[in-house]
Amino acid sequence: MVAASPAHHSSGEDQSFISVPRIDMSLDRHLVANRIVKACEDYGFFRLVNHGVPDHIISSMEEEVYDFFSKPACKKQEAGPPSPFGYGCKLIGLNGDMGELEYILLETNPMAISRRSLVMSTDPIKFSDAVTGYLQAMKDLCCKILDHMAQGLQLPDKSLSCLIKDNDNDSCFRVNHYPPFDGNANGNTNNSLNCPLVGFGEHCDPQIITIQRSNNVGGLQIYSKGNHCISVPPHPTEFCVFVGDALQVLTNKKFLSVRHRVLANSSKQSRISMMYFGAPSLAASLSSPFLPRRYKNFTWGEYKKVVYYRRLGDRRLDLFELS
Ligand code: GA4
Repeated sequence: MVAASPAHHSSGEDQSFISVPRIDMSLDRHLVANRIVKACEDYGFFRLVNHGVPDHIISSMEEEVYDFFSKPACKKQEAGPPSPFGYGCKLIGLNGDMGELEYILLETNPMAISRRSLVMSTDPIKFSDAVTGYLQAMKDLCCKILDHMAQGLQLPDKSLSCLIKDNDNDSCFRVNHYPPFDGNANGNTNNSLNCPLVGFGEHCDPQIITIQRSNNVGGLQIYSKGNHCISVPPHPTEFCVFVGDALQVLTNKKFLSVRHRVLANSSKQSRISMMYFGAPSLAASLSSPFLPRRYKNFTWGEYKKVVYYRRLGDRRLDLFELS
């Protein structure tokens, strides 16, 4: 279906040998803060180890996810369409973007989760407990990462994490399932890594940061500042952290949001990834304390409206730049 060449990076060869920063969160606080800032400046991306999220929180969440995706298609459709939350298959967003995946998009509010769990699982309490537990762990980790960033950027303590702690925060959660590649997608037997099949097309995440984990199956690629395509090796216990557009604005371009995509034909196993998108409240201003300002004044709600009316791969922030 989406036998695609990279949208904006047709010349960007795969530099798989470049290793992306890997940060050990158990080290000295000052060191971690500086390493996070350096990684965000250089790549807008890093991998996190010793993050302190308990294994049982992750495994309970994964169990629910496997249960859900192994249901028959007609049962899964009952939890859709994802407008804006629920189950989706192949169609991404509202403007015709497609990918070789199925997914669920969920709100992070515990009340909303317990309501939605009624259509997601035959054991709704177990489902909502697993999701709520995982999302609380992600919110805590997100705030911890943002506190390190604030320290490394010499911003006031908690000045970034308070955006996520806000009761009206607009954070959301996504689980993607990329079915195993059988080498014969859509009858195209020529499909190989030379002709990548795009699972989720190239884009930047709009929010502040994204915290992602995947089962031990590859496919994620990020693009470096120099337009090099880097394959990120999968790892069962690490988290990947992505700088999103809102953080690019809040840091006045000290950090750039990272373009990334997922290939669907990189493995014969199915890939599951879970993404927590940390976002402020709709009313929060994204203005940066760093001067001179590179962006107009706007709120997360104003940005989000633009995001959802445009295509996945669009460079949406250009519209908000000051000339
Ligand atoms: C990318 C990041 C998140 O997955 C997401 C996506 C959203 C969607 O799937 O509905 C968008 C995409 C994402 C950015 C551009 C718009 C909106 C699909 C799309 C074409 C949930 C998000 O917040 O933005």
